[in-house]
Amino acid sequence: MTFTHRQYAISLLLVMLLPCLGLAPVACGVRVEERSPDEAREREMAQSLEFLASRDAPVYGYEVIATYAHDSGDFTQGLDLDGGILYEGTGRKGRSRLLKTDLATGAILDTLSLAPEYFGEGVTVLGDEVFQLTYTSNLGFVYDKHSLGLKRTFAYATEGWGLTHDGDSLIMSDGTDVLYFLDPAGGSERGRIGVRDNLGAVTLINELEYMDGEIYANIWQTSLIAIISPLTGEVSGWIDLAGLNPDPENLVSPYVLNGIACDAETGHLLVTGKCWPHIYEISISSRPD
Ligand SMILES: [Ca+2]
Repeated sequence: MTFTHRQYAISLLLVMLLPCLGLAPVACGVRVEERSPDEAREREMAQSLEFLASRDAPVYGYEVIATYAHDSGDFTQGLDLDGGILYEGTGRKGRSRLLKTDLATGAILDTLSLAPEYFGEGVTVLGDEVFQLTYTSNLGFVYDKHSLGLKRTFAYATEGWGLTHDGDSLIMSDGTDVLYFLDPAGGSERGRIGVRDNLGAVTLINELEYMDGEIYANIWQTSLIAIISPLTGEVSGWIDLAGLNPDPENLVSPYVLNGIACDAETGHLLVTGKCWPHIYEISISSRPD
C-alpha cells in the first residue's frame, strides 16, 4: 500500500468511526452516502418490500396524527410514555442520558447523564421506577421515576438492546431473535421466547413496546415493526413505517428508526429514530392499495 492509499484508508476509517465515537460534527446528521432524496426514499421502500417478501403475516400501514419536536442530537435508544411524560434513553459513550419530557409542551422536565463508560439502551417505566439498559456493560439501572435518583442496579448476561414490560416482568431484547422475561426486583430471568414467523427466526429485535397483550418490536436498521405474541414468539403482523423517516438521504445507518412508545389512552404509537428531528404520533392502519 502506498502512502497515499494508506492516508485514504485512514480517512475512510475515521469517517466510518466518527458516529460510533460520538464525534459526529453536526448533531448526528453525517452524510455517509451521496444519493438524491428520491433515490433514498425508493431504497427505503424497496428495503421493506424485500424484507417482507414471502412473509405470511399481514402488513399494516400508518397515519401520522401529530408531530412533536425531538432533539436531533439525541441518539434515541429507548422510549416510553407514562402519565403524559416521555422517558427517553439515549446512547453513545459519554453522551448517554435519560430524559423526561412533557409530551404536550415539549418541556424537558429532567435529565440524567450516564457515566461516560456506559452506552445507554432501552428504557421502560414500571410502577414508580424507570429501568434503563446498557449496551455491552451487562448492567441495568433502576431509578425513581419522580426524582431520577438511582435506586439499584441489576446484571444480565447478554447485550442490552430494547426494554419494555407486561406489567409483571421486564421484557428485554439483545439483538438476536430472543426476548427475555426478567424479574424487575432483581433482574433474574423468568423465561424467554424466540421470535418466529413462517421464514424462521426473526433476528435483530431491537426497541420494544408492550401494548394490548402484544409486543411491538423494531427490527434494527429497517423501517419495520413486528407484532409479536408474548406467549409464543410468533409474529402476527408487521407495521411498515417506510416513508416516515424525514430525511432518508441523510438519516441512514446508524440514524435509523429507534423508539416506540404507546399512548394507552388513544391507542396510538409514538415513534422516532436516532437523531431524528421529530417524534411522530401514529395510528396503525391497513396498508393502502
Ligand atoms: Ca418502548
